[in-house]
Amino acid sequence: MSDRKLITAALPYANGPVHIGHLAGVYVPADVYARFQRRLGKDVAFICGSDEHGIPITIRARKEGVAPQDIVDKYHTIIKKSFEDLGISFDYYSRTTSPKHYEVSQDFFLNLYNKGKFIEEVSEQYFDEQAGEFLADRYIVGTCPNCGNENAYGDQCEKCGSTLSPSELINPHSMLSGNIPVLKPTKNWYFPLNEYENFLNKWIIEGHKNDWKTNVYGQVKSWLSEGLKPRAMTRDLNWGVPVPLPDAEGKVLYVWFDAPIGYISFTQEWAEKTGKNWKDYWQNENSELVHFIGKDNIVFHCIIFPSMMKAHGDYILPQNVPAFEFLNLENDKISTSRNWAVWANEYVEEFPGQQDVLRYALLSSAPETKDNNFTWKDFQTKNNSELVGIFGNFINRVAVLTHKYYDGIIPQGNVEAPELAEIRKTAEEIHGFLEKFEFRNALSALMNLARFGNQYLQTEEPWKTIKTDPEKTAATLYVSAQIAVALAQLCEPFMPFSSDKLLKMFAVEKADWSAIEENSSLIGSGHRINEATLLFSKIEDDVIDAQIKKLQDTKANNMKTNTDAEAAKKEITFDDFEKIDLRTATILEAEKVEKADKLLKFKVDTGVDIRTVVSGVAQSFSPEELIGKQVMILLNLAPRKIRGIESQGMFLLTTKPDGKLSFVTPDDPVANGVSIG
Ligand code: B3M
Ligand code: ZN
Repeated sequence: MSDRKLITAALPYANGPVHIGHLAGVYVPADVYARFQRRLGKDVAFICGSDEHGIPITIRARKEGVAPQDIVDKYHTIIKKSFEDLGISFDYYSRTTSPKHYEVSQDFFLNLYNKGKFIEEVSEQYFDEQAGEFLADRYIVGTCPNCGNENAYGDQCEKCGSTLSPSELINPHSMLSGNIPVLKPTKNWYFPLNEYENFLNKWIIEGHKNDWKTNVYGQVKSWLSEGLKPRAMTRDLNWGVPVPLPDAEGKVLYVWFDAPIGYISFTQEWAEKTGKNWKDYWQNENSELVHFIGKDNIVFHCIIFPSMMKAHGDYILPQNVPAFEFLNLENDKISTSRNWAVWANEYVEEFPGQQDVLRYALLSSAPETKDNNFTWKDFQTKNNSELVGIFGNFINRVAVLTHKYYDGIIPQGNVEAPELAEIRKTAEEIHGFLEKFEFRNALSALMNLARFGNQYLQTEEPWKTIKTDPEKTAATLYVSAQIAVALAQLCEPFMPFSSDKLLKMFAVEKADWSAIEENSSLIGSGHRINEATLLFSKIEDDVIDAQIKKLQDTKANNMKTNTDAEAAKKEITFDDFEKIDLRTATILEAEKVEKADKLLKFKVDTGVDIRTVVSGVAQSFSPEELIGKQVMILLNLAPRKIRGIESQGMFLLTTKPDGKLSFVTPDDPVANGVSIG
């Protein structure tokens, strides 16, 4: 057994805040594990940071009309704070835009390059001539050959779910300019994963059949049985770590090449700051590396990154990669783009001081072996029935009775009492479960000790024996105090905030795990405890209802927003825009057009003149309701004859979710003829 643990948690993309899916599937379990290993006395490095490269970032930046750096600055700050607020005890949390990371990932690349580990290959890639950029698959839109969706991406159709390549799209065009991209040859560096199949088979398929989780093992096996192919480790993009070669201008490292190296570069940053030697963790057989990730990252952490490490040669391989499945929210897939999530930063604000409740709820429904579901009702029950009703209740009774009968001083009792074995057993059980990454079982074992404590009090009834057999009461409260302090100690990896409060309440220090496994006298007779503080409080229905309502509103909003929005039109110049004469105007008269059930004929005051306009709004409005309405009009559109009537302009209209039209109008009334722009 090694005495060093290098624990990593997947680097979250800095393109949005983290949500409960991330927390349940990666960060909370990783934190429990790291805290537990520290309690075992291991020399732990728990490392993470924001993943700030990759297409998700540039897409978000484009959407918000800002630079990628602005996006990552914003979300890195939010994510980092959420982790701190929720007690995720990283030893170091950095970001992949740090200078050290550039240096380390470029060195890594050069190391492989100099050893001849890459294949150089020229391939044809889509290029946007107007934007002067090669296009990532995500940046090419076109019609899906499978379902006809006109807004399918070059890598995937989100409507029918099929995986695509840009060349399969019908009518492909660039998201940058709207132009049709052309194929252009470009050189990139490929890593021949196929050459690592033997190594992977031996190391994982033969070597980790019994100790890796079946979901992880199974995925690796299926990848390997299909055969691996060389994968490009550089991309023609302008956001990322530059490829450190003279003939690689405009190229960056593939985000999945640089991101996992982040684990190494962040460890180096941490070591520099703390005076440690990073090599003790990464290049020493006495160190054990464990990667916590979500299931969609398995191939990168079990196949690609280990093969890169193998090619490099100086690094240890992970001892385990406990990947989690996904957490759903109220029976629906969590989605950042649909805003279907409980966001960590919002939770912290809306439930101040209740971080442990979320940690507890997420751990008890952690998606360990299959996808799992989070519901607010369930969250409420876990808090009210388990944390308040069982855990908090037991501790509170012990503290209150100790103050009531013994002035807050632990009475005399039997250090050999048989009930104390339950404490040792619980500590060992949690230990065993956590070493196997069975977080839910570990948490149940903890709660079972609280249940045991409650039953013990119920059976012994110290509030009755105090009158008949005070010695027995003392013995009961002595044992109960041991159990309460054991809970305070053992809950720390899971609920660190509550553990802190409890240790203060009982005025004891954090103990080594092994001390609890061996010796159940955790608080001595004669020890004075502090006043009882409230640990957990009941969460009322209105609080839960408000959260459910928030989600319902999101759902309603999503229905309203048109997910099939047309792709952006071709870019125009400012001069083009200047040609358009948009003005405010007021409708003076409105009437139906004979034999045309869609059309209305208007007289409008445009500020410049009085005009006739024919518009197809009859199915959305009655003529009367529009008289006097202020509208916006395109004044210099060439006149058109509609049903024999000359229409001398066009109104600005949009479509509501129910299909009815709606006029675009100024916020406040303005004079007619005021131009818009
Ligand atoms: N940035 C997160 C994801 O795929 C990705 C993990 C990188 S770990 C090196 O959701
Ligand atoms: Zn499709």
